[in-house]
Amino acid sequence: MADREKATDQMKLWKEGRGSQRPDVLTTGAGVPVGDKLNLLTAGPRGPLLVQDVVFTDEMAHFDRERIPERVVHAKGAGAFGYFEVTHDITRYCKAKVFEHVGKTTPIAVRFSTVAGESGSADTVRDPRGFAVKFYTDEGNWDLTGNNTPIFFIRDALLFPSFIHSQKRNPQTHLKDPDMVWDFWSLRPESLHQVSFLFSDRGIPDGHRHMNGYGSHTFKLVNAQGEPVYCKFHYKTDQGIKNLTVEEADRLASTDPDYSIRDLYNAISNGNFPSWTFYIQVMTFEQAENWKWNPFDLTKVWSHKEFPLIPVGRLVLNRNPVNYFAEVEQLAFDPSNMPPGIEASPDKMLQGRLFSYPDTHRHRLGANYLQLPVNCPYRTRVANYQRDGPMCMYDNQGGAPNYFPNSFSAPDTQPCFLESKCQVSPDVGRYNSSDDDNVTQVRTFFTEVLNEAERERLCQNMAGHLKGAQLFIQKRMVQNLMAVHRDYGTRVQALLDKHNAEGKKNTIHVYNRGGPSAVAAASKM
Ligand code: HDE
Repeated sequence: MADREKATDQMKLWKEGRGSQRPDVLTTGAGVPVGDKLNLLTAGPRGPLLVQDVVFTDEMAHFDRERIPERVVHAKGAGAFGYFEVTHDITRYCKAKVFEHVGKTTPIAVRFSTVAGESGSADTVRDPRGFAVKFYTDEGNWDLTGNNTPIFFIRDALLFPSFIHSQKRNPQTHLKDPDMVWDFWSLRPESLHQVSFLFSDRGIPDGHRHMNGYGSHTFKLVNAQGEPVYCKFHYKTDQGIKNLTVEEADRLASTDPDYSIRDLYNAISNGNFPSWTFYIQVMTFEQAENWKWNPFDLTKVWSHKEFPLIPVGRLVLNRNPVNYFAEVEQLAFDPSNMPPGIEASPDKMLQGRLFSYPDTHRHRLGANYLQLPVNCPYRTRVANYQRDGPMCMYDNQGGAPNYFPNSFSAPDTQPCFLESKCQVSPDVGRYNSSDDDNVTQVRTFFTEVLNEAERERLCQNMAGHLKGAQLFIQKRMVQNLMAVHRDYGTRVQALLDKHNAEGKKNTIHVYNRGGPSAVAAASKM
């Protein structure tokens, strides 16, 4: 048994780590020693059970409450801890203390995830991957809640619940439903860019270590002089991009559905610490005014030629969670956590997220979720006027005044932490953004980013799943692809014709389906 992997040997290693320590006395939740944990307290050997068996009621009542709601999206995931180190000075763009000087390190927590599956679903499905980073900075927590893609399916946050419903289970059959998936995507052509990315080789990363991360949205950076620029964040894997073939992903989905959790845990346990190089792209306000596209449109990338990557630092993961539930299930990311110097741009998707995350945490974890050790900004001191609520864990800020303003020296506001000013003057309205050039960048992706073999696999993968949708939906989707590039639409249609002629039943279970082997793709984005 010498060659067992670290994840499999966790119990043994834990025992060894405890050395010669004697076993502790078993207690109830209230710390009262327990004499017998194997037998109920009963009137006679055949029962009944006595209600005074508090050893039983203490155990069972807690068990009955063990589950909290899983995340409504990104339910399946893996987490790890480490640090961010500044390697290049960007103080001319940003005053955030996390970037204060070269060599500065800040502790981080990272959670990787799939999106649409439940918490027990397979890791190797075709799906975007979440790549969320929490920086415990000395000016409070900064959460960069990103994905492994620089773009997203929609550009208006109002569509998000419907989009997610279409990717999850059918309300009657409780099955994944290709009609729902492709109906939504084909009705919303702004999804073409991300859908093309998803059905390319990058749609099934080989574990979490071999993929890039992106803040995806446009953010604002502000320097010490109060001068703002727009920015995007990129974190590129130092392990190299690696993707799974469709066949390998399918095989792993049944033989090792927790493949990515295992891979990350073992790598870190073996001292093989994964890292990512952290970059920003910068766009001035003037460039933003004159850019050919809306710089706040999350379905578009900023060309690296026009807005080159500027190196900033690196992210390193060097510690596994000590307890999964406490440190990963309860880990709560929130894009609205931004320290001074990092601000939101007008991006409508980002703005929608600023509300959604803290809202879902209050439901999933409770009103005082920010007091949980993994979420609390432990490198600074929280000083506010929030008090009480369920599960208040610390001293509740003792006898300090709980109202503001007051005359008794409690925390006050500081103008140096004000957000940067920005002008907004347009009419309030519900602006339709569905047709804001949905094709040009997708065409570049199809014709210039992918090579011929990658294009072929993209078409195969897409047709292999789209064939599960009704014919009128297939037709609408192909029309959208035609608008991107004739070749794209024609190839997918030809593959669909073949599938449809074969008269196969519409039994599509996972996105992975279709296409020959995908191979490791070079990093091009
Ligand atoms: Fe999320 N998203 N999202 N999302 N998202 C959640 O928050 C939401 C979006 C992302 O490891 C939820 O705690 C809205 C883009 C990650 O814990 C929820 C919109 C990007 C994670 C939520 C988006 C993401 C989430 C579910 C559109 C990449 C997992 C549970 C306006 C830039 C974080 C939770 C973790 C999780 C809402 C779109 C990334 C419901 C409303 C775009 C990595 O709050």
